[in-house]
Amino acid sequence: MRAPAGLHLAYVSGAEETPGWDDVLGVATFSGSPRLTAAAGIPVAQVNTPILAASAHRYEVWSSGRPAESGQHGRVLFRRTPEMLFGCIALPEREFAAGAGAERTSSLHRATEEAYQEICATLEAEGYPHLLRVWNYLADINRDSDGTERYRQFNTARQHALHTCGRAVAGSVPAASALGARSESPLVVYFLAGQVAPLFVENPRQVSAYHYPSEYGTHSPVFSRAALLRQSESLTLFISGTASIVGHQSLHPGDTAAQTRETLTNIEALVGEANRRAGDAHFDLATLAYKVYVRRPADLPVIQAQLAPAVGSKAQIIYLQADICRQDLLVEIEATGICPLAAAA
Ligand code: 3EB
Repeated sequence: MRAPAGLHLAYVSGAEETPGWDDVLGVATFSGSPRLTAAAGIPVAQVNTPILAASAHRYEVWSSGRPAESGQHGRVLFRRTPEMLFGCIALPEREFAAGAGAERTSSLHRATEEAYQEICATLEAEGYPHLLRVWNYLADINRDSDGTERYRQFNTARQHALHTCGRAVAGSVPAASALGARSESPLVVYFLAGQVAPLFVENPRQVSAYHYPSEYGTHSPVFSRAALLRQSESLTLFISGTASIVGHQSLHPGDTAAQTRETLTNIEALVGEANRRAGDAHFDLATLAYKVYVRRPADLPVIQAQLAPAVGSKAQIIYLQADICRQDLLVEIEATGICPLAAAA
């Protein structure tokens, strides 16, 4: 059965009836997801972050309510409707190991540049100019190599590639998440892009990530705190990976419960901003879908205990083990809300 027109997200268990795949745009699986027997041609981002036992949900499924069409551009696998394109790319870093001659960049840097260049080329070729939401997963995100933390190498390369492609590196930049995957995993990037520009939303409690001071790296992370997409049938709010950061500083080191509460306060602030900016939106914490990244699996009960009263029992939640891009952060939460609009008369 096909969903009504407009973008949809479901975190599904796999035990449900197999959906009709014709309107599915793309899927993300995680380590521990049962093998997916999706219809041929559906892009599947294979994210190497373990699903934590508490998760009833195993897959992330994006669908459109309209028949979608598959394609490939370079190494980007995509599927699209006239309004929206889902794409994914996975690049093993070993392919970017230094060849003959001294290279001044790391293999992660080169893989990141390649991924973003291929993404930009796909959007240009297929005619979906607006990058809305990007998910980035890289192995060993907190490890130093070539004299710098790998997350910082990633930030430098992402910014460089977007700039080279003629895209913004501050302001009109997509919502995003960037998390650690297991060692030896390829760089995996998946994304949604559209024909129409979204509204980019910043958090009044936080410095914009693209304006972080240089103590967090020579090149700031290029992402907006949230993006709000208006389609004829619905509004979609993409909330970026959000953590216990106020201003630009990490708060509550070592205190997972307090970090979770601070993160939820940040998400609430973004929901408030989105509702204020959109006018006709009424997003609230109880109707968002959440992806919760947990650094230490043993912290899961503490995080759940903070989340449950704030989001209620109906919210879709998936819990994954992942390293977070600052050593002192123990939890990060991304969220997506879809708010139907009254049908135009
Ligand atoms: C933060 O607020 C936490 O580099 O794309 C969150 C979301 C974070 C996206 C990214 C990083 C990214 O800075 C980390």
